[in-house]
Amino acid sequence: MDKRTFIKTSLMAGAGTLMTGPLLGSSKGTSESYSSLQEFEQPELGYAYDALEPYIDAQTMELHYSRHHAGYTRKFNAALKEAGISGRPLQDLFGNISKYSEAIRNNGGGYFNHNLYWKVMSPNGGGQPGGKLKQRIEKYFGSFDDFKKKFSSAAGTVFGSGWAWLILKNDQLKIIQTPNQDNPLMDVAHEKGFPLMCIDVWEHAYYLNYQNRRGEYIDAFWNVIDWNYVNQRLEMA
Ligand code: MN3
Repeated sequence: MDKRTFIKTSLMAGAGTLMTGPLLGSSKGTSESYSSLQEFEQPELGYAYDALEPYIDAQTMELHYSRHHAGYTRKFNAALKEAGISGRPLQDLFGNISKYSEAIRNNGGGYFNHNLYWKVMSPNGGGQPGGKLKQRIEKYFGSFDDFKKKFSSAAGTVFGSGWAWLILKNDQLKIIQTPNQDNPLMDVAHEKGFPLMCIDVWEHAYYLNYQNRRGEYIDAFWNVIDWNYVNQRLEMA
């Protein structure tokens, strides 16, 4: 482990590729980029556990980040090591995920999906998007309200545990769902594309505060969405 380096997963910094963006884990800029000893590192949350209250409570955030997401990160690295494929870029792993183990698929998805979920939320979030994203939303969904209804409906109707996503596919905006920890970068996704935003609808994301009322959690989520960040992802896609 002497040359062990960590992949920096700073979500905006670093060089990403056109299809995937920087979120997928860039190196620290050393010549050891993607060396076989690299591990994926859980990014910092960027705000306090209670920063999204009252919409998302501090206890949920703490457990979600420090237990669930940390667990996916640890198990993902362990599964990669077990398979002897540490150091491979996320975009390559996801693009060929059907060839890898369930542990890599589930924990790799859990690692990446939460990285994006934390970034899509902000204590300064809410309101409506501007710029290019506003134009695209109006083009593909008619209005922001229509988009909001459609995205909320997608999130509300994920059966069991999973995610809802806004993606860019062939230069068009689309709303999709994925089961478990799958994501739209995976070759197993029924619709693939570049993820712009996502909502976690696993019960661990809301049950402490909202119990079975997933719809209330989804309504609350709109108050914390960081539209500047979502717009930045559209620009980088
Ligand atoms: Mn989760």
